[in-house]
Amino acid sequence: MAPRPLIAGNWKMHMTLVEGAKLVDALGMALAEATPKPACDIAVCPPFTLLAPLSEACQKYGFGLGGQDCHAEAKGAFTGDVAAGMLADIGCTHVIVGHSERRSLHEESNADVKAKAAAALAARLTAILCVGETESERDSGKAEEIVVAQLLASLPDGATAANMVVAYEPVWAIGTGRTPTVAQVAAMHKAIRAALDGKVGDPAGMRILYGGSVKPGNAKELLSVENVDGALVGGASLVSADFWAICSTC
Ligand code: G2H
Repeated sequence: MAPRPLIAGNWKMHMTLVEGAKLVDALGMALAEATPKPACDIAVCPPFTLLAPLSEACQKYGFGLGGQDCHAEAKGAFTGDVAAGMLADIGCTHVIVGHSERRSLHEESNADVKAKAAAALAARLTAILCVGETESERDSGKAEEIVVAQLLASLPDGATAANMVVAYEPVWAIGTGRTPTVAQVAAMHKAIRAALDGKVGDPAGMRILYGGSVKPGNAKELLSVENVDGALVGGASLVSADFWAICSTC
């Protein structure tokens, strides 16, 4: 049986406290009024400043709450950083690691991402481990090979379907409005699923999300692709009606 989908909103560096609280409440109301309820889990990943204030509302509505990054160490002299255990301490359930914006803008290597994912698991958070190819890597005809290598080099020990989610996000599709074809998504997710075999616990049950310009207009098609077990949504997660419309396709 395919895993229950997860729709996670990555707010990136957006939202004030008032805006974020409004958005979570709007989603909570939509969920309460929906019949039938969407057949998916829902999570939001706000900036660090909003995690603690939104924790209670997310718990009340049954939404997962995720950080957008964590440090690999449990504590120490790391000015500006936040440990995975600190996220868990304020009610987070998830943390994104290895997002392409972290990999490119903060020069995070696969080894860095692996260490952060391991820290997330140690803190009993679900790691949302992001991988994806650049446009030139796609053009090289070796996108699957490249993404699988990135995934295997970023995979922490002890990953299982219960504590990790993979998010495939082609770098060239992030915030650009461009998306891969259904055939490209299907081939990549199939390659990722195959690569997980023997490397993680319950590989068939591990959720593999698609991310990159997911919108209400393309969500149904993308989410119906085999081995696509949800979505990591950026821009469209900032508007409650759009994010809800994506959740409602499940
Ligand atoms: C990819 C995605 C969210 P967007 O970064 O992780 O963002 O949906 O804006 O392309």
